Amino acid sequence: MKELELITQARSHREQIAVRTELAKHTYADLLVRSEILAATLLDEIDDLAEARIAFLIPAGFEYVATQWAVWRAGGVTVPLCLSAAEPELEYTLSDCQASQLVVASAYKEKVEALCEKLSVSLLVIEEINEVAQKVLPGITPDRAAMILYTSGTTSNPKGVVATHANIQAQIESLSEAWEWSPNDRIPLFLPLHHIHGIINICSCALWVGATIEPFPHFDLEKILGRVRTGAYTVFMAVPTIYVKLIKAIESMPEDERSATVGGFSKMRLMVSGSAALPASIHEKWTALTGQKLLERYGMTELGMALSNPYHGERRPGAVGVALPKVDVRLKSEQGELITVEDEPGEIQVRGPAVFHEYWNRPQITEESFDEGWFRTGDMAVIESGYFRIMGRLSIDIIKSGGYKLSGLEIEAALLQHEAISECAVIGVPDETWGEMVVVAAVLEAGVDLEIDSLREWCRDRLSTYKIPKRLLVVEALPRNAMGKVTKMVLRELF
Ligand code: MCA
Ligand code: AMP
Repeated sequence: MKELELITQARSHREQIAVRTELAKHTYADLLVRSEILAATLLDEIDDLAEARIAFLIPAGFEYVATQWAVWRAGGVTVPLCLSAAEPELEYTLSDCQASQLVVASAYKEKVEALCEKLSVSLLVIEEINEVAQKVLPGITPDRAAMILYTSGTTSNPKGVVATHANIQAQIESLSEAWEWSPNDRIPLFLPLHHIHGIINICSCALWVGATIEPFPHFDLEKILGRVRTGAYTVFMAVPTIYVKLIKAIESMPEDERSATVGGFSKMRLMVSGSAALPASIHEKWTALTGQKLLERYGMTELGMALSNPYHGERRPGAVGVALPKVDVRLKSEQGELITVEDEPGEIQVRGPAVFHEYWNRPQITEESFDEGWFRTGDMAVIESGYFRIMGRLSIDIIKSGGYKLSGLEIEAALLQHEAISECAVIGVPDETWGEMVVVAAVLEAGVDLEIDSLREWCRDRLSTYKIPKRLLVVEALPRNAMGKVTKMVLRELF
């Protein structure tokens, strides 16, 4: 029976600390034991979950990792959910992936109880799972589905991206090699654990090599900086918004605190930025402040990481470097021609073992997303002096805010359910901190008034926090294009 490589690796560093929090230190041996108990519970009477989708709503920490490993060890597919998701979003995801079980931390039990009953999903509360009779766990081949992550984009509903164990292993091995992960590494984990950045780049890479993760339930600036000052970390990974927030925080510190903080950052062996474009000005400011040259890389839920500035060598502000190990990258022009020279823009297309298997239950969209076996990312780039530079996206319906990829169409669909809104267009407006900020332009029903605060309050039950518009622009009438669609170009001019 073949055991997952991740588990075999964990056995070789049993006594190392895998997860460290304020309250406890958990070894790899603890993870192996706990995930075995959880796997046996998930299996109950059966021998293999046979790719059943097991969703979970658990904050970053020991139990999150133990659950992830348990689902994999029992032969299931992990579907980690967004902790701030509103009920309609949870209902959509659980129904779309046809989850059979949902594992939650007790704090989330009340939020999902009725929903689970409605959808006939069995609900397990992690704190209530204790010793169970031992079970022989199934053998898992690498070609089996392992994880579904939901990603927003050019369709109004998010799509489930299915990655196999082989895809995940390729993503991890590529980064471990390129960024020289080692068992001595210690990394804080404050990014959400329903996206690749937190799951693969931080959590899985660290635990693959026997390093230590230090999870935080959310981005707790004070606590994280406190730990940075003690020299707790060797590696740090974040989205550009976080570097903007760190710069503001450091600049407003008294001198002694500032020098201790800068000292903590300057000693790290690697600091990475990604998920959205890092403005060259922030890159340069961070270097001036800490002496660290941020390593910017480019990735996508469907691929893991594809391009990266080098660990050794020039880390160029405004560029995302070259293809990572095990990843083939090409540029294709809008006319469908391969670009073989520098300074000519084209769509980034990617091929290799890390590229996802399919969009869950959407064979046609999966097929349309590939061009002769190369995944079409929808991102435009150009090669300049050997390095790729991202120029933007092909679709105007995608917004990147705080590192999250949001679908303007999905947010519009939710807002159209508001009784005061007759028509609307959601756009991303450039913002220094968030990259882009979600703004809605709306035509209101005749004689009705609407304020942004009450709209935001209304959104709370329907959208995750980061999708809620920050500004409302009430307009008399919206211009349309020939397809009858509101034209966003014209709206932008209203700002
Ligand atoms: C929160 N706020 C916002 C936004 N988010 N305002 C404008 N735009 C936003 N996007 C406001 C809230 O309304 C609130 O305002 C205040 O900020 C604090 O909210 P909170 O949620 O507590 O913010 P935070 O904890 O400081 O979060 C900022 C964050 C978070 C840490 C940058 O957005 C984050 O974790 N982003 C990373 C997402 C990520 O990992 N993406 C990777 C996916 P008020 O106080 O007025 O109520 S991409 C990926 O995985 C690919 C593969 C890749 O390449 O990496
Ligand atoms: P997601 O689908 O959430 O995985 O987000 C992937 C998208 O984030 C990519 O298609 C890019 O548009 C964007 N992205 C990721 N890294 C970078 C980067 N370094 N610079 C610019 N855009 C990026």
